[in-house]
Amino acid sequence: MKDGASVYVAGHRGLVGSAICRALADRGIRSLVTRTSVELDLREQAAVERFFAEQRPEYVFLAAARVGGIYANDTYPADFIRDNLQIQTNVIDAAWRHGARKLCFLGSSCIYPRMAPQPIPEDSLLTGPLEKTNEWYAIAKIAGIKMCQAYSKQHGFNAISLMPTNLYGPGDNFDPLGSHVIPGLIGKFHAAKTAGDDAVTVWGTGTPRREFLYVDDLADAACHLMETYDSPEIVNVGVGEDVTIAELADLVRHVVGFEGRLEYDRSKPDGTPRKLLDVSRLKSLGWRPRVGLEDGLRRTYDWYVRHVADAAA
Ligand code: GFB
Repeated sequence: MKDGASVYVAGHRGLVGSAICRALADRGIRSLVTRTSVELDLREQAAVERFFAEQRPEYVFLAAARVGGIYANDTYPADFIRDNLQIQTNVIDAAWRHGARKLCFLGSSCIYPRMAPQPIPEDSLLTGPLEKTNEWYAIAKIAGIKMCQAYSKQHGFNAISLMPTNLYGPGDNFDPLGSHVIPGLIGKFHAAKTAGDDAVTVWGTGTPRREFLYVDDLADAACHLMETYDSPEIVNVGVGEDVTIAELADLVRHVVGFEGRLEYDRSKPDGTPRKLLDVSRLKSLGWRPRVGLEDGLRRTYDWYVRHVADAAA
């Protein structure tokens, strides 16, 4: 990707899309094409067709999706499977049809079987039953991978598929119910500190393990692989280590500066017990993460205070 090449970032306002825009700007790529979901509803095939016929972007980062944490996935399965299938089907087909040079599809670590070997290698895909709380999102993302691979096989379309682990960072969704665990806990600890509460509720038992990748690291990996990787085989993108939710909660409490107690609400689901990615393929492709968990949490909390908490005050 050189400056001047037209690069379309689908979902540019979201956690991943906004980080990809920052990473592209850092690489001196200013010819970005973006549309808000009001300007272009990617679920509408005719609208997507018109957009691609008009813009004919050379590179496409498909970071637009309906995403959410365990509660949102478990509560709105129809929305998750419908919107994600529509968005990705429309964008992948139109990108190929209108001559895009390359497309980068963003999947998720939840595509793997609930009890996959840990760390999870890419060839675990479709070898066992999925995690029940997010199987609909997972099936949609698996369909996206298969669509990229089918267009590669039938049409020679250069579409790569990245499987990021749990992501967090600036621009995340901090809604208490719809969010993932890190923004969910940051919001709860900040509110409790501000209100002088003596306890914060953490969902589940605290025993599941999760791997967390700072979103600007993901964006850097996506740009690196867009420039260097040309295979339809999926690539895990992670840090190669994980923590328990209890350890994470303690770290977030420390970063936010909350001094009260943690309480666990076992009525909320734990989800999959572990989903640590095997990142040896990613390492062999010459990429390493740079931002550690505590540093990433501090950057995210700083962003939250400046852009969310103060704005709400
Ligand atoms: O991040 P999270 O919502 O999604 O939950 P998953 C991770 C773990 O944190 C679960 C616990 O065990 C939650 O019960 N948890 C504790 C909390 N407190 C909280 C809280 O306040 N908010 C939230 N959200 N969780 C998602 C999939 O699974 O992973 C998505 O549902 C996607 O489809 C994403 O794949 C990457 O990691 O369990």
